[in-house]
Amino acid sequence: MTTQPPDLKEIEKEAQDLLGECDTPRKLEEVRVKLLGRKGLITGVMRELGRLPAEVRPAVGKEANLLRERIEAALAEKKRLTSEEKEVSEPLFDYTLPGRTPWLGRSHPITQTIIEIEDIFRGMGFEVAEGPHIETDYYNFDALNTPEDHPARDLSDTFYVDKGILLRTHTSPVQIRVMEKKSPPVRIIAPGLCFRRDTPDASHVPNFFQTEGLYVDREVSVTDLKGVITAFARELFGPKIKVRFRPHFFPFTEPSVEYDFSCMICEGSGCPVCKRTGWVEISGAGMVDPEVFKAVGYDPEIYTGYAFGMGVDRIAMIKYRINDIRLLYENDLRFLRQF
Ligand code: 2NM
Repeated sequence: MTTQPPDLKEIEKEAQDLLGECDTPRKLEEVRVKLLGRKGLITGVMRELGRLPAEVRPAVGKEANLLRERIEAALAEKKRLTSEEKEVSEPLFDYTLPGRTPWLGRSHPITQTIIEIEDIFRGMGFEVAEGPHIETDYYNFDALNTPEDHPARDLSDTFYVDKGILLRTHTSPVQIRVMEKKSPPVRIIAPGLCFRRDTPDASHVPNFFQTEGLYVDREVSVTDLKGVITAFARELFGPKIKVRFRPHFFPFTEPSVEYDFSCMICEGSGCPVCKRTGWVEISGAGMVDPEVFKAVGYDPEIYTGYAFGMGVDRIAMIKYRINDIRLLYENDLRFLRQF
């Protein structure tokens, strides 16, 4: 039985059509099987060769071999063009290399703490107020009923820029400035940087952060003060925290207290942070002195108010378990990246 010689032109065209369609390594492999696989088009042609009449066999065989070579070359070229093969032929990209981690910035732990404090007080109806770091001695001391001979005013405790000009030692001047501008009710907190001439040690730096709060209205009482401080403590450190108030003296409040939070590190049993007392001093508070109201033009017969301070650094140190305040001001990224 003799066979018609295969139409190699027709087969080549079919092969080219098939190749033209493949654009992925996967399709390419399918086409390769269709052409060169065991049951493939070209393989079929080669198999048929044996059945051809002897006179045409060498010529057709030669053409068929050339066709196969062309198709193999075309497949190889296609393979190079589809992605995987392309990457192998170009400089190798090693997917196992560690990636280049982008430098993600973040807020400083003090900033994070201030944001948290602000959120809690905003939730209780307070607004956030700010003021200048460089103040006059009027706003920093006089308006706050602090006498001329008070030790805090001493050159050894306060940074003076010029005569009567200083770096604020607390954020109380912000409260004075707000009261000068607005009539009660006033409900604000004033977070920000303060400056005192302290020699640095584990618990002191010459610049530190404070947040002060002020609420002035008719019939504001000590109970309101205690309630707000306690609600704040619970919001910040959880419902188990205890707050205690101890009598104290400030020129700008009467009566005045210092207040402590139960130590959240040892939960009251005693550790180095609370110096084994179970309590951590946060700051002071009190009912705004009538003299302060007079200085800003509020009538102390009509209005009462409470004010409080808190050390932001100290709260951040408890929150993040930092045992040396200086760490917060060294800007060492190895330290800061932990928070
Ligand atoms: C404190 C403690 C007690 C305070 C008083 C005032 C103002 F302006 F209303 F008089 N602002 N902040 C105050 C009172 C601050 O920090 C330890």
